[in-house]
Amino acid sequence: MARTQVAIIGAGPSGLLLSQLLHLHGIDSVVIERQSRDYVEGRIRAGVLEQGSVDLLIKAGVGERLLSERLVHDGFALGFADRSFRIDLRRFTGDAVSVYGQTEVTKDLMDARVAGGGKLIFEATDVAVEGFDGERPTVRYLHEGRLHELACDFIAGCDGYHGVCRRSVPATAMQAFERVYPFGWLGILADVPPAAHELVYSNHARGFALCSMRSATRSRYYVQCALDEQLEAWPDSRFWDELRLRLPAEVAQSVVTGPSIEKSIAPLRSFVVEPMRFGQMFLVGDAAHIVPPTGAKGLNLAAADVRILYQALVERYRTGSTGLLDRYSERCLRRIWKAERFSWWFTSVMHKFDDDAFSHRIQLAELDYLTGSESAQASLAENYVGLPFDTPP
Ligand code: RFL
Ligand code: PHB
Repeated sequence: MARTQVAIIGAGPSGLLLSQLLHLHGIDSVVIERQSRDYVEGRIRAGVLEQGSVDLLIKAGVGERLLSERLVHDGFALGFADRSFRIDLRRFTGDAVSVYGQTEVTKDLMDARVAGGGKLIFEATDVAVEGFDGERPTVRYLHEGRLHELACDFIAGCDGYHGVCRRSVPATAMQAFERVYPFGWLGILADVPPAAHELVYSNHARGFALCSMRSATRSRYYVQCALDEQLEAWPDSRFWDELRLRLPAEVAQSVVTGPSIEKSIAPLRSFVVEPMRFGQMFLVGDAAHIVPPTGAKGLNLAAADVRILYQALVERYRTGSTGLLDRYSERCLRRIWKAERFSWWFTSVMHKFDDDAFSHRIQLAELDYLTGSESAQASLAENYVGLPFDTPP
């Protein structure tokens, strides 16, 4: 039977980053992924990185292209009642966020793992995690028509919300907390210059809209849509019209339209599972928690879990101590719940919930209050740039 120290399920940002950091600390891992490399590298997802995530990527040796190509954003705008109000991240926190696509993060990590001789297995099927309650966990999977068995010390469940790791834990051993929102986001990517030089989050009676970007020549836009919306009902022309209707006039005027190069619908959900450790198996990133994308926290939370887990594994292999591993769940969850709270709050304030005129007035009052209160702006800015990490004793 093949053997490794850490078996990592999933080659998304969590799995690749963990594998890379462990490698730099002399710890061996194998990454087992269900999809092909092209599929994983082609997925369009997050666009905003907290400085803590940037620092970790630099530590992982993949900072070079990130630092040269990222767009540093010192603020973002809130659109509502046909006005646009800037939240000055730099002024309130001394910090900023980086716009750099998850697609690029994934590519950089993948290239680094391949260059470092990393063991990555793509298109593995029937992946099963076993024995994580005892000292000898194993992973079984089918690859190129053959059954493989991998023995390991630890399993890292980096396999996302629909993955196999969380589903392999008996329901009685964990508690799940969930909120499903009654709408989704319809997103498009287009090679047109962004409407504004910073992100614009817009609350509108027709529903939420977001102007984001990937570079000075590539824009990413979203509009809130019904959960049962079909992509075929949204030709590009309808999307551009709807987007402009939902933005403050000055932003709408600056929208440059063009053919979409990607279009997709994502449902919105808040989800947390407790604990995040089950014997020798650790859940990481979307496998353990989901946030609605409004706060741009998903990828950043995944990186934060990896940060805590790799340090704990390094301590365990260097000294034999399991002190940090034992505190993994507790340390991750404390910060995760705050990001869940922020993402839920920002989603609640910015989206249209049924046709309730009272709720919309309350949202507008909250946004108006925000524009008049520096402490409310500071609180929003503090959460958006990313809350501090605790330091282990
Ligand atoms: P991933 O990226 O889902 O990767 C999991 C990997 O596991 C594989 N897998 C399996 N492999 C083997 N066996 C199995 N049985 C498997 N089952 C699944 C999958 O194929 C996949 O390769 O999870 P990870 O690594 O934890 O990363 C999480 C992030 O991808 C996610 O949180 C973000 O994309 C969320 N997100 C955003 N996060 C931000 O920080 N900032 C943003 O601006 C932001 N915008 C977004 C987002 C997510 C969105 N969608 C599509 C949900 C915008 C959108 C629209
Ligand atoms: C994105 O660019 O995809 C993006 C940016 C900010 C968000 C969510 C998504 O809050």
